[in-house]
Amino acid sequence: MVKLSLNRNYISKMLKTAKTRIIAHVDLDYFFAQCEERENPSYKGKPVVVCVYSARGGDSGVVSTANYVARRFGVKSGMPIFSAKRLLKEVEAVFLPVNHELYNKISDEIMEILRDYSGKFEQRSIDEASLDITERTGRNYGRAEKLALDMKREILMSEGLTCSVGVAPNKLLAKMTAGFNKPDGLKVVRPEEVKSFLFPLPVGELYGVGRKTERVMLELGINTLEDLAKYRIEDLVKVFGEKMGMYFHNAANGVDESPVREREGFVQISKITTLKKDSSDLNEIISDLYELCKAVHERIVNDNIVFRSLGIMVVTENMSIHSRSITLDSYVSDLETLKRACYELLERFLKESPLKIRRIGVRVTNFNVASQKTLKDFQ
Ligand code: DCP
Ligand code: CA
Ligand code: CA
Repeated sequence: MVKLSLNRNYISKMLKTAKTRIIAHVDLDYFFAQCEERENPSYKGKPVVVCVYSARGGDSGVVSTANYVARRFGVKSGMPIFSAKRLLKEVEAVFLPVNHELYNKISDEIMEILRDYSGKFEQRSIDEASLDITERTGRNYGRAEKLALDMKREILMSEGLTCSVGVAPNKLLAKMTAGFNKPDGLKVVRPEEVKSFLFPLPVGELYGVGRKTERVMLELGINTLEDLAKYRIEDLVKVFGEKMGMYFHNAANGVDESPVREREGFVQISKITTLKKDSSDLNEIISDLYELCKAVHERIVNDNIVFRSLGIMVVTENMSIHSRSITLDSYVSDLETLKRACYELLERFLKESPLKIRRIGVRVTNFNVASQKTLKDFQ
């Protein structure tokens, strides 16, 4: 296997097979700060800095992320809060503590939307996902570009957030491509464009090349990805070890065979849908809600699990998002309990909210395995 990889024919063969896949990578823009902007539209246009305040109090701590207005002043993730304050002292800026509950909730909802775009879906982090859209697009890059636009539009319409999407023949290239046109970007790199896209980039742009590695590469005279792609692989392996040496060689040549794979261990099962028309009539919404309960229940049965917490998510006509949930006294798995609880949550929500509902979702969390037999199967 290793010997084969050393062979240049292998690279061109891999590039040819790479043509057969189309991967989309979605990365939400300035995620934590954008969530805050959405909750407080008055922040828009101002520099927004989300901070991890340390226990020492005052302004000690670091910047988690900042919106692009703040970035124009030089504010970056990881910098001390007092440095960010210094950079922004002449302007009216918003400094906020992290609100993980909000970001997790929005992330869950967006991942749920994206999941519907492909059966092969992999959440990569709180604000990133890879989707294998080969089948969905019939291997056609034109259709893939349209599908990426649909994803962007749906996330914006339902969640009020912008993201950047990269479409390319593999996971690594799609991720790099997504980062290329931020924010609110969309970039497509077709198989025949891989080299012209990659080769001029500085080595530091390659995923996995940190500051230290970059310094070593520059000392070796490797400045661009083209230099890296053409560097003798045996020498790369000598310097960086077999695993990383091989990775750098393949990556710089645009080769990455890793499949899009659903992460193991699920934290929730959920399903969300858009109503045919905005409504605040329980009788109109209930059939959609029951359909969602049925779909979620099917997964519960399939996975042979029981759950203790359940809830509904609601997107109202003004795009604001609400969730209502309950935790039961014991584990259950039956459809009737799920339906009844969701019905009650929705009924209560409609009484509280004067706004019409645009999207509705059902989710269950807090799982356990259904039977001893299965428990053994899991061990
Ligand atoms: N994050 C953090 N500390 C860091 C980097 C990131 O707390 N050093 C958090 C805040 C980010 C989120 O993770 O909003 C996602 O990280 P990204 O690297 O994707 O950065 P952003 O989404 O903020 O910005 P971009 O528009 O560049 O993707
Ligand atoms: Ca991001
Ligand atoms: Ca990210």
